[in-house]
Amino acid sequence: VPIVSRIVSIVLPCLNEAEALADCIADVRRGVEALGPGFEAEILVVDNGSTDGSGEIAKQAGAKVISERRLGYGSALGRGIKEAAGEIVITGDADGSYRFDRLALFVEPILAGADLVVGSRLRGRIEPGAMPWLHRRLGTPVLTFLVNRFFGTRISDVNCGQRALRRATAQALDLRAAGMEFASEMVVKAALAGYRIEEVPVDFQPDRRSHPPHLRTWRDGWRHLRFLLLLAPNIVLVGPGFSLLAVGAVLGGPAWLGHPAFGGAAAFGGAVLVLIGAQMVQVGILVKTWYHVEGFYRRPYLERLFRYVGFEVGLLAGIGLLVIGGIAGVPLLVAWHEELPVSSGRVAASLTFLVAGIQVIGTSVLMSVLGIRRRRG
Ligand SMILES: Nc1nc2c(ncn2[C@@H]2O[C@H](COP(=O)(O)OP(=O)(O)O)[C@@H](O)[C@H]2O)c(=O)[nH]1
Ligand SMILES: [Mg+2]
Repeated sequence: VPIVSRIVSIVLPCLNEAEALADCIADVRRGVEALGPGFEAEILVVDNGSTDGSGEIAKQAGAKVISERRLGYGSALGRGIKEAAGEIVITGDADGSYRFDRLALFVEPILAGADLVVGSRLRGRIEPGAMPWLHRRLGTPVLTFLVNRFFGTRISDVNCGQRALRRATAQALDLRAAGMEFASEMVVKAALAGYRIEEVPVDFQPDRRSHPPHLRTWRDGWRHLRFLLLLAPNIVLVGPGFSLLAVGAVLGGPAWLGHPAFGGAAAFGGAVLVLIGAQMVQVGILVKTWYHVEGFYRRPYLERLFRYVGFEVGLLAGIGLLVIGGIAGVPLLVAWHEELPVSSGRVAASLTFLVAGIQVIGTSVLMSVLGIRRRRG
């Protein structure tokens, strides 16, 4: 859908940026003027109860000030994007670390059809002292690598706060993260939904304030990482789970069937691997189901899976496993007072099938509970 309006909304999340805000807004104004006469701009400062007069400063500088009650960078940015009047939204820190004098770099790709334009400090110029070594050499590259790996993007700085996006795209993405991981959520969801993502190099300069950044390296780094891992159940859970399951079955299977070359270690080692693997696969499927139900992202193959593999199939499979495990365990029950009346392979097999059966039934129950909402929605 081509963009018709020429209103650009610049959204500045702001928490106690009195020292830098006025300059920052002036910088934005210059940038908007440089865009040319065809454009109109709206400057939105989203405050979270700053106590240093940032709100007043923003008003005096002619910006529209929004007060968001829910704390956090993501809450503030999300609110600003929601309230934006422009079809094109540009975001950036209000601390003077980004330059706004070349907004065309961001606006032009959007007008040419991109949905999201992410700035890249790592491909741009980083002034001395602008970015801590740890962020520049470790945090940002690692998080960016994972996003590219997991979600098929090709960007170089997933944490960059200077971006442009279509308001309609942002609304469709239904972004929810409250903290700094909002930056990752935007890129990941845009990638999952197949939106067009582009990148432009930006300059990054030391912020113009005396207080330390709101971003806390380890807390926020971990929140980003956790967020990415949670959003990639195939890579984190289902894939490794299937691998463990396969190795366990190859190792334990012959021992469970009484093959003389495989002893108790293989029997129980295999059992452990199979059970851990099966658990991981099932948790992964549950996570995917939940994302599907919540509309986080949708996959047609999940829809088919739900249609053909219903609760009854899971229940029957679970009961089947329980029956096999039960039968294998009968000699143990019969001779319960003896130390170990059957081979250790037999014990391991019984245990594996019984526990796996219960797991599968439990997963089926949870899937169908999630399915109640799915069908209603
Ligand atoms: N409204 C609001 N703005 C925030 C919050 N946390 C950070 N910001 C703003 O978001 C921008 C980025 O934060 P900053 O401290 O510069 O983090 P860094 O650049 O990632 O180290 C700045 O403009 C902050 O004022 C918050 O909780 N609420
Ligand atoms: Mg900053």
